Amino acid sequence: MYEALMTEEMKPWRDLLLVHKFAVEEIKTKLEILDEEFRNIHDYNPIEHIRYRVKKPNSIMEKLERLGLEPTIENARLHLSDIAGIRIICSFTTDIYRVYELLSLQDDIKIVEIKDYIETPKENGYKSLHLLVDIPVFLSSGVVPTRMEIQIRTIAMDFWASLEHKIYYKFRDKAPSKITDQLKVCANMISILDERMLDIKNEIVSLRLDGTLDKDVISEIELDEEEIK
Ligand code: 0O2
Repeated sequence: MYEALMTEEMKPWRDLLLVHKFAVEEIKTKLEILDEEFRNIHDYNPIEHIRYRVKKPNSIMEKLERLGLEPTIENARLHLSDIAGIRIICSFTTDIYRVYELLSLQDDIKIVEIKDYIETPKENGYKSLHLLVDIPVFLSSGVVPTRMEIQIRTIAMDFWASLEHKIYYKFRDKAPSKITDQLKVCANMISILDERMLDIKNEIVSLRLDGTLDKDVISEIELDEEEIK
């Protein structure tokens, strides 16, 4: 926990961030278990890697002010869904929905909102699957249902989004159209790349299923037979 939070008057903020940190750790553990179990059954990992963060008090306050709200803990609890955030990076678009399905089958995770920016990308070209979930955090004082944001995207989508994020913060909504236009072109290229990579993977699975390829050759990208039906 950050040093600035260690004073008595910051204790309520510390408590707020701590419960979100525990929520992130719970989801992260669940994802690691699902990923490993999936590998054990299907010899394949749907998750490439996971990143996570808990917002710091100053960025929580900034966001509340941006929303025209008093920067209080109460408002943070009531109005912010992304104090805790997890980003799950997958190799293929199909893995994104597979991870979503695995999460939605967990009894203690309540999915409260889904934004599918893959089905309907944002105007600037942004693609990702966003979920808002509630997860119970078990403290000595009782159970605290905690909301967090989960973003699921491919490696290519993540590459695009991190560059676009940097540009957005650099230009603060005033990026030259020369740059935003190029970003849109790149977003299309990235969608095509994701489709092509999926085609290649499915092609390899077909070759494996009809016995053309040796299992060992493709063990790293092997899928269950459902995948290509
Ligand atoms: P950061 O720094 O990544 O946390 P919200 O912004 O959450 O109040 P909204 O717009 O309804 O409300 O949420 P949405 O659409 O689910 O987007 C929330 C997060 O998704 C953003 O958080 C970004 O991380 C990511 N995101 C959404 N749109 C874009 C986009 O066009 N480009 C990029 N690169 N990322 C995007 P923050 O808080 O804006 O940023």
